[in-house]
Amino acid sequence: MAFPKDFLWGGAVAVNQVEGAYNEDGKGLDIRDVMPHGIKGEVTAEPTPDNLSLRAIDFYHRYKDDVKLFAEMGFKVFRTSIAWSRIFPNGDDAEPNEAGLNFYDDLFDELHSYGIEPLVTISHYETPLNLARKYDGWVNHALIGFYEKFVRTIFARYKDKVKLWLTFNEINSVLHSPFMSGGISTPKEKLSLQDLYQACHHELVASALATKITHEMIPDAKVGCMILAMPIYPLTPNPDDVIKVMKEDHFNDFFGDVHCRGIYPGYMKRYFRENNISIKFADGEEELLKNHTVDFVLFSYYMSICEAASGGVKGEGNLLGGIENPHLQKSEWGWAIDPQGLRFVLNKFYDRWQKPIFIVENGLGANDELVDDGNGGKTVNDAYRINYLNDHLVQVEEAILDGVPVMSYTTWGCIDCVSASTAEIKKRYGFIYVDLNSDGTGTLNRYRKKSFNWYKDIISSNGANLKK
Ligand code: BGP
Repeated sequence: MAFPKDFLWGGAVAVNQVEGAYNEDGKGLDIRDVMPHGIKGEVTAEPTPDNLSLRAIDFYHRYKDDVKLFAEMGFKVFRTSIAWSRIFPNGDDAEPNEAGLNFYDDLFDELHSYGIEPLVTISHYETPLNLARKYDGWVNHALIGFYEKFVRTIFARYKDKVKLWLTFNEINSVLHSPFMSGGISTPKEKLSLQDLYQACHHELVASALATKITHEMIPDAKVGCMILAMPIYPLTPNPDDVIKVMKEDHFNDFFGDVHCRGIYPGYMKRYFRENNISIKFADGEEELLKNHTVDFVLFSYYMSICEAASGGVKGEGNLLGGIENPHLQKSEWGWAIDPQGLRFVLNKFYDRWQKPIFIVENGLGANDELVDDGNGGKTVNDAYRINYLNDHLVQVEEAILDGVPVMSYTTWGCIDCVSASTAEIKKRYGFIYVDLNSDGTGTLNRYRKKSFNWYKDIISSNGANLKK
């Protein structure tokens, strides 16, 4: 059997997509609270009632029941984030909010009571709104200091409870969604390349700093960088298309290259030179990047895309889109379904960085229908989700056989949650159905889908029951 015996099976969420309770117990506003329609919609001045994230699935009050369901599936690991604005409501506060710190103490205790290891994203698209409005988010060097304070606070508090950390969710997505990913309030069309790449630099420095602090404050913990992985294939064998793919890949790979090698790669220096971008390094930042590379690489994987020098038909995509691949089927949201792309990216990342790898997001967003289960209860017959996950896990197994040290697999949105890109609830990923409707109505009751028992079986057989 390919999966190692201590393989970390589990699921993933980000708290802004599940918690709700957006203004309870001293939490400040974060950027999600003013994005009622996701990345393509407007940013509102204040939270508005049509914003599903404000209540989300009420994980804040129901986490004990949800963790119990995760345990029933046999989760070994649960990936979550910590809402920065629960700990520092404005991001630049002098003192942390004790009620916010208590909440995560309780959540981590609950997970440990079932033997589930927390894997924590320090920043997952939940920059405090004040940092976005007052400082323009990560464009401003001051964010490094606020992030450092947040990191030191949560490390001091949770050092005995959390041993797996990741610094920024999908750090490369700031190039595509500067507000959601980087809290950058300047509209994308007005944001200069200089400011955009300076913001990337600030996040990279903050990430290296968090790595340094992890190793100093929690020597038995490990920390990694997290990349939005989307393999790009040349649309044709024309060398022009291959070179186009190489160049597009650079915009994503550079984040992993800096995190794993500690230096800006030559291709990026060339891009900066040719576009009059001059990254300002503050004193000590070069050494910080060099000396504090990550322990492992984590990534999300949903789909692949194509590129061609002469362009082509653009498809939908997970923040980054590309040219449609004529060989692949698509999800209801137009995302290409490509299990082999997962094997491809696992091999590529390991060949390139030689670090252990965690797959921290993968899954199918679909419309689910709640039906009678024949025993007086309700369920969802989500054979489509089972097939999707099975086929991707078969490719994970292939990559392990290829020699890639894959440590973990956490499906995205293991319980239905509010979508990041579109802020809707009807795009569901979970093993657990949540009774919440697009207009915000619903009991919020939880129901096990068919995939719930399927995943339980895959975990308990350590992958042996996958269908090849
Ligand atoms: C990733 C994000 C997640 C998540 C997922 C699915 O980019 O890290 O937060 O939501 O994509 O995307 P969506 O919710 O838009 O379907």
